[in-house]
Amino acid sequence: MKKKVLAAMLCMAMAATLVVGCQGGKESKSAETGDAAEDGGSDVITVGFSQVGAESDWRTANSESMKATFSEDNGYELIFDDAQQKQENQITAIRNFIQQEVDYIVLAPVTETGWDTVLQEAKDADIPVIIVDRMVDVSDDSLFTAWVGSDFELEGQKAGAWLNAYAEAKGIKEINIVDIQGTIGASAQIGRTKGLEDAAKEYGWNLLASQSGEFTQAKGQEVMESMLKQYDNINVVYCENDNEAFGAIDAIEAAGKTVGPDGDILVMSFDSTNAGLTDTLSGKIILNTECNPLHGPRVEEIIKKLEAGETPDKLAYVDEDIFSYGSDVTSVTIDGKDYAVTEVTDDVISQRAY
Ligand code: GYE
Repeated sequence: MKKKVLAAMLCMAMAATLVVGCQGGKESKSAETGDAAEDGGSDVITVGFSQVGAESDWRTANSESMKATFSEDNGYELIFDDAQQKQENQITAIRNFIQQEVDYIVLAPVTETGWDTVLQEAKDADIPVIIVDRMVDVSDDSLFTAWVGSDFELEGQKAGAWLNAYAEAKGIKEINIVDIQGTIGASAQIGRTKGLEDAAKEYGWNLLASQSGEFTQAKGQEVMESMLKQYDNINVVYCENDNEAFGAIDAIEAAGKTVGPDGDILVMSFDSTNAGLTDTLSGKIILNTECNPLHGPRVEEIIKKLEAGETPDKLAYVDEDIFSYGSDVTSVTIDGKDYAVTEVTDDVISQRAY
């Protein structure tokens, strides 16, 4: 885009003295103009993607979806930056993208706040910013062009409504629940935690403790270990992603307790990755609320609209399922809308690539 304009201007400027091919993309060569002429006329779209990190299976699937979509074969140059769960790394990456004059910046923000300055810099450089997965909380919505991701609070509400219905179906009188939260300040944490807190209030559950497990298996295990030492009456653990659930299950079993429908503790989770659903089939995870990571094609659709001069939706929510062990609860209702609950089977798992 901008590079093409620059190349065209250079071609015009040189036309008087030089014969330069301005249409042939990579074939166009000029010792004088280097990069710009090389890129001139080519339709390659440069995308700088600042990814949160590699903290979970969900994240890996998300990175793969982005890489597969924004491939050279599909006409893109993807500059992928892994921020290792640190916002300062994301800010540095965005500044680098601006310097490299990418055509689009795609940001999967680690937390919601703290983006105003750097997104203003991108706006000043006329580079559209697409937010993916978690949300940004900015004072001026024009600092980003579009967002695509999940309704994390709805995910939490689904999980809460399911637990209430399951407890009724099973005659569980008292819920003593702990929350292993995601990265504090991430939309996925904020929404899922809120869904649980509201349900606990509404249904009179004892929410014994809430602590972040950073969306990782290692931290999930560590947090569960310490919660088990502190409380001997936990009968439900609400893990805000699959990897935390894997860690929590290890901690529970290491403490000599059991998980599952007939065990000491029910484990709830989010994401519904292949490994997560496998644990749901066995009942180790009793409920797995889906969160879809395959955003590559969705971001591409936004870019295609922008390339065509169209205006994409500012906010786009992804539809998501609810997966349970067994079929004690077949649907939940939130704000008057019914959501089906799917019992996990081998078939469901075999369809899950990530
Ligand atoms: O649930 C978790 C990942 O933001 C939706 O981040 C994403 C969350 C996902 O680490 O596994």
